[in-house]
Amino acid sequence: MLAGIPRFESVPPTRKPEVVKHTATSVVTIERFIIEQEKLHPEATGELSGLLYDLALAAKMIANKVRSAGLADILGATDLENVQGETQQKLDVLANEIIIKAVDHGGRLCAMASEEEPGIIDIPEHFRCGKYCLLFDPLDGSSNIDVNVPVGTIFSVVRKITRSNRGEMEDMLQPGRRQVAAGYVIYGSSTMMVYTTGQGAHGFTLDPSLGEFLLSHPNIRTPAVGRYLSVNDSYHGQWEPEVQGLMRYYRGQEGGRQPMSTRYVGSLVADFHRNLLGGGLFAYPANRRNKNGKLRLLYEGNPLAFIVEQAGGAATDGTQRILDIQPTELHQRTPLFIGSKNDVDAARSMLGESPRDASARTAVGSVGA
Ligand code: FDP
Repeated sequence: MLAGIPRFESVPPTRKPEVVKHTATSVVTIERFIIEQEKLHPEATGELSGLLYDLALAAKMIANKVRSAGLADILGATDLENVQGETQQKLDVLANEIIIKAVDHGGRLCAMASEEEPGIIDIPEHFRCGKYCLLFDPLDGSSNIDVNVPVGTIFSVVRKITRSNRGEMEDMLQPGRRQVAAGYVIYGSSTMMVYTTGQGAHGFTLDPSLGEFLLSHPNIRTPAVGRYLSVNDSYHGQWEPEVQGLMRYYRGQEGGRQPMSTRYVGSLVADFHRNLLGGGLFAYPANRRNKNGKLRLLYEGNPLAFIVEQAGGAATDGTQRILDIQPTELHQRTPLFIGSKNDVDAARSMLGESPRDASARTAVGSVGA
């Protein structure tokens, strides 16, 4: 921490959050909900609320493009690659531009970073800079776009900690526990936005007739024990023996756990969302080819970890809580075990101990269902 600069952990609310509810004649728009939440913080300036509206607008614009993807010429790959060497889909590029343009001029941000861009995205000179940094994955799961599988947008907001006007790398590389807001949008059978500002995780469904996100899932709580296991099993032979053992545990083959049912869409937001609501564990472990797994800490791990913890779940890389990892680079990858608390605890218990320690394995039977 820099001398004289306070740590920006999520501030406990001054009073218990009141979740505004729908009645037959009164709907709760995301705008109204954000205002209600803002009132819980007398010190709030409205900048974070403004940023969240802008993101909700970007989500609606992206949803619109995703819906018409088969009709307009926006399906398929570009001839570009992103910083991780992955082919960019046309919708990846479009979603990236939509988000940047929706938020760059509001005076709320000092810098941005996107999974699709190599470095920090500066706020244009002619716009005022604000006190927040936005990190986002514009369209996660994009290899699924062409086959009509749900995709998503994921975002994370941290406060600027340096004294410079524009955001610097140090501002972006903050551990996830310093996030002030995080959320995702799932473009599925309906479009939903789920976000947290540290006062619970709340879900909003886009009403296409009104063009508004309406509160549909207040105070989401995820079950402590999961029903579903989401993992790409084709990497089994490349996992460390401890990870293979953990998967046997989840499947009920060792340790006495009720077997989990496999559900893997291969689109992180879709897998995460199902598990958040129904209970489950998503795992993308390290493997022999990808020593740190595949998923990105700042654009995927941190925001989803913040949300899942707010819903009563947990997230680990196997050795430490995701939100405690100190990032060292923008596009850092991390192994990820995220979801129902008891199932994440099992991963901690089996992976956090010495790999050769046989007692690590016997400890697992006491964790979970
Ligand atoms: P994608 O490459 O399609 O963007 O974050 C990347 C991601 O999808 C996740 O959404 C998904 O969970 C994962 O990769 C799938 O990777 P595998 O194909 O290796 O299972």
